[in-house]
Formats: sequence, C-alpha cells, structure tokens
Amino acid sequence: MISSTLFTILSSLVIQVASDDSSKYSSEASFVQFDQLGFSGRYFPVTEVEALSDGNCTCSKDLDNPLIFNGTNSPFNEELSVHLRGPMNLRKFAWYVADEYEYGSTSGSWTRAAYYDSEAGTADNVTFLGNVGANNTCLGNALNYVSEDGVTEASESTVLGNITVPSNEEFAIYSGTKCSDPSSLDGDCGVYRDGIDAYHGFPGTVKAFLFEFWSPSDLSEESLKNKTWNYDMPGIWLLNAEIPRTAQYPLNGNCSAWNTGAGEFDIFEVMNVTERNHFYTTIHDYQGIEDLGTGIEMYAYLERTPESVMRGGLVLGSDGTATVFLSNSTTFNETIDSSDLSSWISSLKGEDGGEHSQELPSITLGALESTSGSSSTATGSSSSSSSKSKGGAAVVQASNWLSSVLFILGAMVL
Ligand SMILES: *[C@@H]1O[C@H](CO)[C@@H](O)[C@H](O)[C@H]1NC(C)=O
Ligand SMILES: *[C@@H]1O[C@H](CO)[C@@H](O)[C@H](O)[C@H]1NC(C)=O
Ligand SMILES: *[C@@H]1O[C@H](CO)[C@@H](O)[C@H](O)[C@H]1NC(C)=O
Ligand SMILES: *[C@@H]1O[C@H](CO)[C@@H](O)[C@H](O)[C@H]1NC(C)=O
Ligand SMILES: *[C@@H]1O[C@H](CO)[C@@H](O)[C@H](O)[C@H]1NC(C)=O
Ligand SMILES: *[C@@H]1O[C@H](CO)[C@@H](O)[C@H](O)[C@H]1NC(C)=O
Ligand SMILES: *[C@@H]1O[C@H](CO)[C@@H](O)[C@H](O)[C@H]1NC(C)=O
Ligand SMILES: *[C@@H]1O[C@H](CO)[C@@H](O)[C@H](O)[C@H]1NC(C)=O
Ligand SMILES: *[C@@H]1O[C@H](CO)[C@@H](O)[C@H](O)[C@H]1NC(C)=O
Ligand SMILES: CC(=O)N[C@H]1CO[C@H](CO)[C@@H](O)[C@@H]1O
Repeated sequence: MISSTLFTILSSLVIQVASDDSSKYSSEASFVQFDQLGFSGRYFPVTEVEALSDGNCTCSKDLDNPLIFNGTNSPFNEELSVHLRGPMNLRKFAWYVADEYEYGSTSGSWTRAAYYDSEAGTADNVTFLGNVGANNTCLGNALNYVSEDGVTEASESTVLGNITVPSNEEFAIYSGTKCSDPSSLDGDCGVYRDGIDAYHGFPGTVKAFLFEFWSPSDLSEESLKNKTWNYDMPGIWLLNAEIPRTAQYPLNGNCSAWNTGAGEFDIFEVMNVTERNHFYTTIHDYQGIEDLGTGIEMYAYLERTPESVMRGGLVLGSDGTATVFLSNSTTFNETIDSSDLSSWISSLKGEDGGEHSQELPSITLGALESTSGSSSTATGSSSSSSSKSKGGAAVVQASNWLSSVLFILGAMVL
C-alpha cells in the first residue's frame, strides 16, 4: 500500500540471481500461509514530527536508539492498525485474541476483543479514523475521526454507516482506547503528530483479524477516466499503529518508521487493474529482504468475488504461522473454538488452488549501533547462511525461502 506512495527506498544493491520464472508464477490459492514469521530486528521510531505553517515539516529519528524487537510474529506482535481501501463495503470486522494457537489446533478458543457490525450499527472497541484532518504538503492530512461515510472528517468518534467507500479512498480502524499520554518518546503511544485523534492499535502475539466485506467492481465513468490511480483496487492491510499517527504518506522519510521496517502486512490487496479480482498477500519488513517497497511476496492469490460478500482474514499463531484465508464458514461470535477456526481453513484444502505456503528465513539483524550512514549486517542462523563481504554488508542466502535469490543486506538508508 505504502509502496504506491512517494517513498523512495534508496536501497543498496539487490542481486536477483536468475530465478526461473516458474517459481514466481502466481496461481490461485484457497488460502496462503507464511511460516516462521518473526525475527530479531529493529526499527527507528520517529522522535520528532512537526507540521510547519509553510507546508514543510520537521521530523527526526534517533539513529543511536533503535527499537529492538524479537520473537514470534515480530514486529507484528506490536500494536497494529487496520486499513481498508475502496471499493469497500465493510459489513463486519473483529479482532480476536488467544493465549495459544498452533495452525490446525483443535483445542482452546479465541476471544473477540473488538467488533464492528454494520447491520446492527455497533462498534465495540473500534474507532474509525482517516487521513482527513489538517493538510500539510510534507506530512499529508492528519489522522482524525471520519464520519459515517468513512472519508470526510467528523468531530467525534462515529460508527461507520452501510457505505461503499469508492476507489482510491481509504479509512483506518484503531481500538477504542485513546492514547493517554501526550506525544513523547516515553509515552504510551510514543511520538505522534499534533492535532490527531490518537488511539491505540491492536496488540498481541497471537491474534486474528476477521472481515466480512463486499467489494463491488468500480464501473463508474469518473473512475474509468482515472483508472491508472488505484482504480478498482480494493485492499485490506495492517500497519504498525505508530506509522499513521506520525504520517502514513509523508514526503520526508524521517516522518514515519515505515521505511526502517516497523511493519506492514497486506492481507488482501489488488495490485493492478489487470488483475483486479486477485487478492495478493505481502509482508513489508526486513525478514530476509532488502527491498522493503517490494516486500516479501506470496506468489499466489485469493479470488475476489465482486458480486458477492466475502468473509475471512488473517490468523497469527503462537507457532509463527500467518494464515490468510477467505471462507464463507467464517463467523464472528464472541468466542470461537480453535477447532472451528482450524476447520474453516482446513476445509479449503480441497478448493481451487489449495494451500500455498512459504517459510520465512531465520534472520538476526546485527550491528545495532548506528551512526549516520549506518549499516546493518545480517547474520544467518538455521535456515540461512551468511558470509561477510566488504563494507560491513553481509550476503545472505535464504535457503528455504526463494532458494535462487541472493540478498545483499547492505547499508540501509534511512
Ligand atoms: C520549505 O523549506 C525550504 C527550505 O527551508 C524553503 O525554501 C521553502 O520555501 C519552504 N516552503 C515550502 C512550501 O516548500
Ligand atoms: C526482545 O525484545 C524486547 C522488546 O520487545 C526487549 O525488551 C528484549 O530485550 C529483547 N531481547 C533480546 C534478546 O533482544
Ligand atoms: C480494547 O482494545 C485494547 C487495545 O488497544 C485492549 O487493550 C482492550 O483490552 C480492549 N477492550 C476490550 C473490552 O476488549
Ligand atoms: C447495505 O446496503 C446494501 C444496499 O446498498 C444492502 O444490499 C446491504 O444488505 C446493506 N448491508 C447491511 C449490512 O445492512
Ligand atoms: C493537501 O495539500 C496538497 C499540497 O498542497 C494537495 O496536493 C492535496 O490535494 C491536499 N489534500 C487535501 C485532501 O486537501
Ligand atoms: C533525516 O534525519 C537524518 C538524521 O537525523 C538527517 O541527517 C536528515 O537530514 C533528515 N532528512 C530530512 C529530509 O529531514
Ligand atoms: C499485476 O500484479 C501482479 C502481482 O503483483 C503481477 O504479477 C503482475 O505482473 C501485474 N500485472 C501488471 C500488468 O502489472
Ligand atoms: C460465498 O457465498 C456467496 C453467497 O453468499 C456465494 O456467492 C459465493 O460464491 C460463496 N463463496 C465461496 C468461496 O464459496
Ligand atoms: C455463532 O453465531 C451464529 C449466529 O450469530 C449462531 O447461529 C451459531 O450457533 C454460533 N456458533 C456458535 C459455535 O456458538
Ligand atoms: C475522482 C477523480 O480523481 N477525478 C479526476 C480524474 O482525472 C481528472 C483529470 O485527469 C481530474 O480532473 C479529476 O478530478
């Protein structure tokens, strides 16, 4: 999603050793899964963000103080915000948590901790926001409440109506918990832009985001004229919740932690109009790649059915599995037995395309001390091998991921 913005990822050399095209050929799947999500890494939170009256802005990051993360599903174990792009009629949304869930598990259960139901007109622990507030050339529009229509500013938290947000428009979902501290590095929400409606995202290592939505084809004349820009390209994705609180689409890369790997998980994303009915899944973090803009792609898609309502979502397990599925069996009850969740997914194995999975490499981003012009080196572990090369960069071969792709993790330009 962010890759369609003005962010320029100045990355060092990436060598793609002639991988045979067939390994990248995308075919239909009934569900997709990343295994071994999470690694030892770090990103740089924004330490200052300020809109200036002339449209400029001042932003900084402290390159001496990375935020270090590690463990299962990291950095997606951090608080996440949820984003939806039109054409999108969101009918239900829920965030579930569980103590433990391994892929396929039949014991235990999930608890619903946030829920929006369009038909009932209710939103529990859900706040609808969008980039609709004060405009600044450098930072974009501030993150504020949206009204029933999902795209214009409201003065207070408002439940989304039964609306279809059009092509190229988007809105965000945060929890119902307001940030209690003012913007500050030590505050409960870190540093954020002045004047936004600042809320917490959805935390937890083991969590699931479920959606019931309708994404009708955009056949409007107006949009047809502009079909090059997000025309009929719906999407549902997650961001590290601190990203939109500073700036989701800034011109100055120092205004967002995104380009340092804070994390974006694209659940269902139409990438272009040619494949307008194919939902792709992509992870934008540094778990084994250098080119954050392209991200870690799943070479398989789920079918978008514009004429009918879809149900499904993303499940992050305690075993490091990230499973994306669409199934009409999906329900939104207050509790969901793990056995039910597992059966929704396993029954898709026999559907068109079946399961597509990809194991992510074990990665440890080292050299955490950084000065300006910093470099980070990677050291491989079990599923990767690495060797030092000149200039402090390391060459990593990810054996279980795309075996034929060599990555050079070199200087990371912040
Ligand atoms: C932004 O800052 C630059 C350099 O300080 C200045 O030249 C420019 O006029 C300012 N305003 C805008 C809108 O770019
Ligand atoms: C793992 O990350 C946590 C923060 O999430 C940090 O407190 C801890 O020191 C880290 N542990 C290691 C071994 O890096
Ligand atoms: C609402 O969401 C927050 C996460 O920001 C969570 O801590 C809290 O437990 C949730 N509230 C309920 C009632 O589940
Ligand atoms: C929303 O409105 C459409 C008609 O525009 C209707 O078909 C649909 O059932 C409504 N959805 C809900 C959840 O009420
Ligand atoms: C915000 O300002 C920029 C630059 O002036 C402009 O291109 C953009 O259309 C404005 N956005 C809104 C929603 O007003
Ligand atoms: C971004 O931050 C770095 C380090 O603080 C600084 O050197 C650089 O000039 C900043 N870039 C912009 C565009 O402000
Ligand atoms: C559309 O996106 C898919 C998925 O990224 C890609 O494989 C395909 O080449 C793209 N098609 C065009 C015409 O850009
Ligand atoms: C889901 O149900 C709808 C009817 O509500 C149907 O049109 C659609 O084909 C079903 N999708 C799948 C994947 O079975
Ligand atoms: C879940 O809720 C649906 C309707 O909302 C109900 O029909 C079904 O029995 C519930 N399932 C369980 C397992 O409680
Ligand atoms: C809805 C929309 O974005 N419309 C734009 C389509 O493109 C023309 C010119 O290219 C603009 O004038 C419209 O505002």
